[in-house]
This record gives sequence, C-alpha cells and structure tokens, in this order.
Amino acid sequence: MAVVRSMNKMYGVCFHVVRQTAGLKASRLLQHRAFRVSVVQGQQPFDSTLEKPQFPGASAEFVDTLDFIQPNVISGIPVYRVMDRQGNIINPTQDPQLSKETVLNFYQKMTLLNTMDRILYESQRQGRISFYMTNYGEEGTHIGSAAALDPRDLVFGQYREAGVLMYRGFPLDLFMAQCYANADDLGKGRQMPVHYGSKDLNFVTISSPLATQIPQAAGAAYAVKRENMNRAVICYFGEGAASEGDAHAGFNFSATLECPLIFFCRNNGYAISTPTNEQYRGDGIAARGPGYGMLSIRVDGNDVFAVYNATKEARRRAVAENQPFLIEAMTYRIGHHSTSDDSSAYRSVDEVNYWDKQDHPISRLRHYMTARGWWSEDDERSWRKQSRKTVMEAFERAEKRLKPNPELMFTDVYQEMTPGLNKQRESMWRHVKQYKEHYPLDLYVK
Ligand SMILES: Cc1ncc(C[n+]2csc(CCOP(=O)(O)OP(=O)(O)O)c2C)c(N)n1
Repeated sequence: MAVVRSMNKMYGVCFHVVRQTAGLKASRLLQHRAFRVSVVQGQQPFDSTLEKPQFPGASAEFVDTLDFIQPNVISGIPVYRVMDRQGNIINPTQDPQLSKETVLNFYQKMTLLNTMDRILYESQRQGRISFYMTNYGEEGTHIGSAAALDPRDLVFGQYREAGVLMYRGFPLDLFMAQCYANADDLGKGRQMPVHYGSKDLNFVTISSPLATQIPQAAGAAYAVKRENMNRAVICYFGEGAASEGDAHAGFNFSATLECPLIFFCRNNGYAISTPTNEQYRGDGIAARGPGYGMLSIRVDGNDVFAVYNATKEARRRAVAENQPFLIEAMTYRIGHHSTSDDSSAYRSVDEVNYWDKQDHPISRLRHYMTARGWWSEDDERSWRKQSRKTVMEAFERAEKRLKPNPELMFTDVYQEMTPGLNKQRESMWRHVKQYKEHYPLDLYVK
C-alpha cells in the first residue's frame, strides 16, 4: 500500500508540474521539473538531462524518444577484398606482397585440393567409397586462412575445410586412407569419409554433429591462453551451423573468457537446400559478432589475399590481446552439399555456373600470377597432369590397402577396454569364426 501511495503522489506531482509550466520554454521546463522532483524526494537538486544510467548490464546514455534499432540488412557490413575478379590489386596498400614461391604454393594447394575432390567424388559415384563432400569454390577460404596461421595453432573444423589440412602438409595417402577407412587411417576406419584429423598437424578430428566444435574451440582457446605459448585457435563453421545453440555458447564464452580464438565462418549461401534467407534475417553472421563484443570482419572468400590479410591480423591481435575475432568469408558452394545431394533440385544451373566460371578463387589467383609472368599455359598443363598423377597414385595405393582389424571396433571406446566390451569382442570372434564364409575377412588386417 505504501508503494501505491507514493506512486500516486509522484504521478500527481508530475501532472501538477506539467500544468503549471505549460508556458515555459523547453530548457526552463526541464530545470523546473528537475527542481520540483528533487523537492518532492527531499534530495539534493539535480538536472535529469545530466543523469547517467546506472544499470550494471550496459554502458549507455538515456534517450527521451522511443526508437527501435533498425537492423541494417540492405546495405550490410562491407566485403573486404584485395583483388578484383581479374586478379588486379585494387588498393596497393593492401597487397600482402607475398613472394612468387608463396603464391605458387597457394595456387598448387588450391588446385591439388580441387583435383583430389574430383577423383574422390567420382570414386564415390562408382561406389568405391561410401560418401564424399567436395570443397569446390571454397579453396581460397582454406588456403588463405591456413597460410596466415602458425602451424602450432589449433584448428577445429566442420567438414568442408580439407584445404587447411592440405596446406599443413597432410599427405594425400592419409586423406585417401580416411575416405577408404583402410588400415592406414589415423581414425582406424571408424568414421565416415571426410572426417579427418591429425594430432601432429594440430587439426582436431571432425565430427558430424554441427557446431559442437564451436564451444569446444572456446575451451581449447582458454587452455591455450593459460599455457601462454603464443598460440591461437581457429574454428571453422558454415553459416548454417551458426544457427545452432552451440554457436551462441561458443561466441559468448570466448568473449567473456577472453580467448585467443578466430571464428571463421564460411558463408557459402546454402546449408544443404536451405538458402541464407531461410537461415537468418540479420546481416549475415558478421553482424552478430559485435553483439557478443567481438571484433568482426566480412571478407571476399574468393579472394585468397583478402582471407589471408584478415586472418593474419585477427591472429596477431587475438594472441596479443586475448580476445576472439569473427571472420565471415563470403563464398559460394559450387558443388552439391555432399554425394547424397542433388542440388539441381533447389537451385539453378545458371547460378552455379556464374560462380564456377565468372568468380572462382582459383581463376582469380591464376589471373594474378599470369599478369606477373609467374604462370603460363604450359605451367598449367604440366601441373594439372602432374597433380592428377600424384592423386591417382595415392588413390590406387589406398584402394589396395587392407581394412583395419575388426577388433578395433571395441578399442578406444574407453581408454581401457571394459569387461563388458571384452565379452562382446570375444563373442564377435566366435560368431565370425562360425560363419566365416559370410564375411569378407580377407579384406581385413588379421
Ligand atoms: C546437429 C546437426 N543437425 C543437422 C545436421 C545435418 N546437416 C549436415 S550438414 C548440414 C548443413 C550445414 O550447412 P552449413 O553449416 O552452411 O555448411 P556447408 O555444408 O554449407 O559447408 C546439416 C543440416 C548435422 N550434421 N548436425
């Protein structure tokens, strides 16, 4: 009751003040009102225009007009680029001035990835491997970012970042071994194709559930910070995965815990058949960064130099200042989502052709190299031939290799095998011995 009475008193006073002062000028009115309120409350006089909000949750001014903040989606965060589609440097101050050797390495890694994709994609079509996902159109995002990192930096990926691993020197034989689930596979043949991982190369093993790597990367970056060894973490994901709750958790944790982490979003326009206008209504993923207190940038993902510059600077600052950065690389998924998808069911061939023929990261870099006299038609022909041969040789070796011993199904579930698992293992062998004619045991390591 006391509260209600004092509220009535307050409103009564306000009303009174307004009536009494109707003829005063605005500034006088404010002064007058401030004075009257302070009299009522028995406090020191104060000017409400100078009052600052004291709420612990935000640092902001008061406003006295009602305005909703408009999302700026028509003219969004600009797309940083260094080269145009013809490979011309637009602003010389942004040219990373990489050596011929470095640029050739970029190009060779991007094209080698492309060649490996073609061969493994075909291999799946022929039923030689069970599944595959190509990286067509996203080669620039992989190589540009990987090149800007320190090899000790920890990588968390989604599944469409094979180029990062390739840049770090993962051998073709191990890519193939994973896809074939043969006895050389570091993952012992347990996961579907393209779920690569390499402890030696600081590349955390990929798993299928989308976005789970995002908060994990935040945790790892926190550990890396405590280790104080000048290392960073990079975490890749698609714009579709960014809709997962785990993305929110990871962004927020890394900002509040001040983690040296680069969030690298590949915005390729689609999440399987879902176009971006069904995925979000804000200005892409980059616009979310500032909402988490993260420094953010949007780059042209088909411009390997733009990706390189942005990642390099984000990495430098993430480590120096212990804070996360968000890079949204705009690109286009030229291939089908996976070998289980036919993308012609939901997008036009013309749309795909535009990106394949008019704005491709590989052709853009090739224009750049050609203009400098670093690459010729002959170089292209012989490199294509040589890289295809290298990939085919690895492919043939992987195909001939035996599968891992079936026993490995039961190991590594826990660090040590439990009695229950051991029983299942023994029962499997009894069964297999009894019905051996029904199992292709000669394809497996004994
Ligand atoms: C938690 C979870 N939900 C759904 C899926 C099925 N799924 C696999 S890939 C994918 C689309 C992801 O799109 P995006 O993150 O944009 O990456 P892109 O494939 O375009 O590279 C979906 C929905 C999954 N693997 N995990």
